[in-house]
Amino acid sequence: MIRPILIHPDPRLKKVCDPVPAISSELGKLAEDMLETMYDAPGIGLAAPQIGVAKRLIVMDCVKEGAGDPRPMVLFNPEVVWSSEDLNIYEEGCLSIPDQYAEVKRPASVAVRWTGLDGVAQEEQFDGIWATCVQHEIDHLNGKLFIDYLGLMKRQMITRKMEKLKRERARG
Ligand code: K2U
Ligand code: ZN
Repeated sequence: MIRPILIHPDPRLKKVCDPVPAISSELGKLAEDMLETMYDAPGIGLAAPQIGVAKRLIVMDCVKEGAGDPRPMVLFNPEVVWSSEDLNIYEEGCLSIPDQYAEVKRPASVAVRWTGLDGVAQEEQFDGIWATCVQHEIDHLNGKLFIDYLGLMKRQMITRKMEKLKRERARG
């Protein structure tokens, strides 16, 4: 089912999430809900803390719509084990910080190790938008948002905009 996505500022988005000890059927259902929520947003990635679950689980599908078969990915306990010297700049957004975009510099390629839904350990190198997305999602598991890479003024301006948005949404 589609879950509500937490909006910054929210303490649950700043938490360092707990590792997933073992893959269970309820974690499989959570991953399914996260993929459904991500596609509905729409987005190309989503981390469990964004729906209020402080566990180290992310989902991704960075295949452009209509550009090929979707590639939904579920990554438990993902960790970057190598990152390139080369950097990429990408104008990032975040489903927890709606309609705010800013340039973020990150390694252009990363190798990531994780456990899949089948409980099998995997390792893959990501490039391009996949590399940006997987780093953005793993940051979420460590309570880090893309605005944390911006200067204080820009970060404060975006935070104030989100506080206003939340007040307006609360008024319904
Ligand atoms: O984690 C999230 O909030 C989903 C992010 C993932 C993402 C952010 C920046 C760059 C790559 C991935 C996005 O909101 S998904 C929406 C999106 C789609 C395409 C390009 C940028 C952002
Ligand atoms: Zn995000």
